[in-house]
Amino acid sequence: MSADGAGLGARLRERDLSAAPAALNLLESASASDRRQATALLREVSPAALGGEAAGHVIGVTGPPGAGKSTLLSALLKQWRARDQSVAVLAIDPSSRRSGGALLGDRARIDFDAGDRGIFIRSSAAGERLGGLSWATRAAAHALAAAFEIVVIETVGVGQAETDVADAADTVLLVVQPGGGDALQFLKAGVMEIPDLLVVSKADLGQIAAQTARELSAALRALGRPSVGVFAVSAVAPQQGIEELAAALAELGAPGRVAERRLRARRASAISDYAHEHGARGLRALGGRRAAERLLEARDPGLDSAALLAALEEAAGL
Ligand SMILES: Nc1nc2c(ncn2[C@@H]2O[C@H](COP(=O)(O)OP(=O)(O)OP(=O)(O)O)[C@@H](O)[C@H]2O)c(=O)[nH]1
Ligand SMILES: [Mg+2]
Repeated sequence: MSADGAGLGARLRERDLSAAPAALNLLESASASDRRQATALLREVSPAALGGEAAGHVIGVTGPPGAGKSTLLSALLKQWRARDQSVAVLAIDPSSRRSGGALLGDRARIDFDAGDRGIFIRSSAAGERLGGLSWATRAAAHALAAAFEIVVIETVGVGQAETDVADAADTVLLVVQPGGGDALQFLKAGVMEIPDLLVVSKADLGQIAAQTARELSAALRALGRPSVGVFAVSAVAPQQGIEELAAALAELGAPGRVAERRLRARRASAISDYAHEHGARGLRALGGRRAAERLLEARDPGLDSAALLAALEEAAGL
């Protein structure tokens, strides 16, 4: 028998954190009846049901294998819990694949107090692409944001993972190791457009982290993104830069900024679904992409991307 999707969604909406494990099981299930219940769950945590955006700040933490993402998250978790903020972490585990980076023995797990009810952590296997996000992860992040104050998605990768996580998260934090290698790779992959914050990890290893941070700041200025914060951080004792990073994240989690970003993401996703479905001809029927954007801007901001897609199709007479 399937779990009661609507019931689980309602519990999340009422910020019952103990509903998280069953909600995740349901969203990750492939059976047809579970998929129906998953849809019911998501309806209960939609902006329409919530009367606005889910309050949680969805933070994507990404970067190459071994960059220090999990260790950084362990340190951030302590900061957040010290402020009594509830945190859910969805860690996409690529260990079943050859990621060509950190030795498996060298990877740290996220360190947390298993008895702490304000923390929920779930690891899922990576999908087809390294770092690519599955439907279940996107849906889970969205649903958990109704209940938890902070929702983190940890993914590994260079390239596609960043774009994927940028679609699902309100804020993207990119972690790179000190030294030129990682940073250069990101510049080459053209993903410097994506992060809202950049962290150079392992600052305790010496001046090279500060040097890398300066180089990255210069690269971001050259790209016309001077407002992206760059932090040199040590997540192991003696910790360095963690409080400053947590403060910068809190600023990016301001409800106004998050709502604006989600609204833009839903509209962009509806237009790309529409273009995928109906091609250039479909876009012409609406008077072009810009006209499609204007059409969506005139709609109720609480509509989800499926409803926005339907609005585009209706306007085009499709
Ligand atoms: N010296 C030092 N080592 C660190 C720091 N952060 C992480 N490490 C080490 O770097 C290695 C990789 O750290 P992880 O946190 O597992 O890195 P990750 O990015 O989560 O790795 P994957 O999940 O495998 O991609 C581990 O041996 C950590 O102990 C740091 O601030 N200073
Ligand atoms: Mg990790």
